[in-house]
Amino acid sequence: MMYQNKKIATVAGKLENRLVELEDKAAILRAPELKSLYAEIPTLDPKDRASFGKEINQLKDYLQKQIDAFTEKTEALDPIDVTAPFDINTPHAKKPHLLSSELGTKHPLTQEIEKVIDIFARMGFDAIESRQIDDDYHMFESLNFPEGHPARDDYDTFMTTEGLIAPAHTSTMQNRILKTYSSSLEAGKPIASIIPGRVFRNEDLDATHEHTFYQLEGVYVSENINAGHLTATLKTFLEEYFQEELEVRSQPFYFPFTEPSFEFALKRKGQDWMELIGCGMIHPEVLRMGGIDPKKYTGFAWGFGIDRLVLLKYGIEDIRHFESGKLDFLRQF
Ligand code: FA5
Repeated sequence: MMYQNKKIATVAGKLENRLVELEDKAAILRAPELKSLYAEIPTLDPKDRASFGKEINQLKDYLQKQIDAFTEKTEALDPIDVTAPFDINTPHAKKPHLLSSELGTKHPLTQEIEKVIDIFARMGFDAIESRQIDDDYHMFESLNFPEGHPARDDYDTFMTTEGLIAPAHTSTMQNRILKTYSSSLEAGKPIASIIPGRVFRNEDLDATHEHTFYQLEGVYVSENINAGHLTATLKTFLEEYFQEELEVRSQPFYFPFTEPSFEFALKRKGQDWMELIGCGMIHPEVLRMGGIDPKKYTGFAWGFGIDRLVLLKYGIEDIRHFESGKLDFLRQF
């Protein structure tokens, strides 16, 4: 648009630039520069007033047309689909800046859990993940801790107001495994399952105790199974995982869901003993609650701390590094 009057041409340039930035486009018609142009008319030489006024009107009409064109364009836009991915709603916007996947790695515990699952798979065990929220029946009842049993206090964990429980061990899955596979047992196939999972405890924290950590449960049931099979299974796994000779110490222990029960501690050269595994022969009552006849079948179960296993393997001095999010630590794996 060309204007004869220099002043009007300058104001027009300014307002056109401002219009681009303005969110409320119609506000341009209330611009003070436009008002002062109108206010100037009575001060002009009467012969110049008509052409000056005409040019201001041309500028106003031009601005109005720009506003109308913009409104039409926005109204014609497709509605925004709030469920669509980012670049569908805003195809011209800059994509979010994502770090290259080469800069990240799997968490060290995830890497080790995969190795552990592989070894047990080669030994004939299927893997099933445990639940991160469970109920009283699976946490206690089905494991032979009736209501009021004093050993419940050894598994001090967190509870929702609805009474659901953040499991303190992966043994919560034993009853589910027994029930699920009792029919294959009848068909002559042993139950052989491992259950990795995250567990939670109200714990005094130190270099070997976390409030949130991983366990790996194992359940094996068939005919004529004894504690020798349990020891052989754990020994085979540990030798394969560490690829070296280890010192293993076992002592009698108490769990309501195994009878007899044991605790295994491990030692590598130059390191301290570390209590790693709780285990034993599955209690007849637990088998019965899982729909399995304890007169016909016997089995063993164990639960070890995956974090502790990995501490031992790499000589890590503090279990709390795993959940710390410290990149210096994580990048070593
Ligand atoms: C149990 O949790 C039993 N459910 C194990 C079991 C399973 C026994 C099946 C019999 C049959 P315990 O509380 O001892 O037992 O824990 C087992 C292992 O989890 C410990 O040996 C240790 O390796 C690990 N662990 C226990 N508490 C912590 C903790 N606070 N931080 C890290 N690891 C832990």
